[in-house]
Amino acid sequence: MGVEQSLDDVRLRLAQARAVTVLTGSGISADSGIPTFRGTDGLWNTFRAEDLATPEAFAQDPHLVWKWYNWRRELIATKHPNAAHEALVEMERRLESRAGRFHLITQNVDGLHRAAESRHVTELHGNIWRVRCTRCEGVSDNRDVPIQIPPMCIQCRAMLRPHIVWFGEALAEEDLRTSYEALESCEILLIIGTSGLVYPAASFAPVAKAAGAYVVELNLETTPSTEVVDGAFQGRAKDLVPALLGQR
Ligand code: BV8
Ligand code: ZN
Repeated sequence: MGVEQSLDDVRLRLAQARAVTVLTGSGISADSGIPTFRGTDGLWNTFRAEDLATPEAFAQDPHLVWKWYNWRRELIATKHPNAAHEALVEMERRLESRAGRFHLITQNVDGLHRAAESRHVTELHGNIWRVRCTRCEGVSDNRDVPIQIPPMCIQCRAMLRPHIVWFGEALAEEDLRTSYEALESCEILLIIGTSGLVYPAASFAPVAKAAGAYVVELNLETTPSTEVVDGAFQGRAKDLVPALLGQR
């Protein structure tokens, strides 16, 4: 990690930056009451990712996988963006007001960045409020809570699946292209609330660093990235992100 930085040093850098990219993980939604994947209250603790978030699991038992997603939809439906999501909307507004560039890449499928009205967002792992037909591949919004299990396609009557990237599935080409473009052209990369274990998102910090970005990690705990970033701050996103705008 670079020379000891204060959060205020980062705030000043941000205030002058012309291009900022942000990568978020489930830690940014923890303060909205949505359990993270691997923390003590982790979602995966009660469910094994291998059992549920894979195409094999869905092929073997679509009802079980849909019951899990329905449980998460019911949980997320009552949650709202927190001060960290809102601070990122304000950061985007400030960059744009000075003709700068801002791009938000999220691993989260909860839709809270869109709900907070972030505009330049790439949902790398999909969105829990969108479904995709297993036959005609049509993608549509579906906010039914609870959702009919299994939901069927109105076009071709085949079963619908969550429009989410499961383990072992490729990410959308367009999302990867947009993400690498944002990582390779930013002055600052902020990494917020991710354990940095899931690829390809886990490789984004070195990609940005190699392209000359100043990389800052905001996370409750240290992660494998903590040693390689330029600045690392431990704390809750709802406190740290607004502080980067001088809002605390
Ligand atoms: C692919 C959808 C190839 C499900 C998700 C071995 C080595 C390297 C790679 C692999 C490997 N074995 C397998 C792989 C590939 C695999 C992978 O990376 N596995 C890992 C586990 C090793 N990756 C894939 O399969 C990807 N696809 O590689 O395709 C390919 C190419 C061509 C053709 C075919 C295939 C697909 C990855 C996407 C998987 N889908 N989600 C669903 O969500 O329903 S990933 C899942 O984990 C979630 O989406 C989540 O977003 C993501 C990352 O988790 P985090 O967001 O980081 O959450 P976590 O709980 O881990 O951490 C939260 C952090 O927040 C913690 O550090 C905590 O301290 C902090 N925190 C908590 N509270 C707060 C806080 N911070 C701040 N404030 C707080 N209040
Ligand atoms: Zn269909």
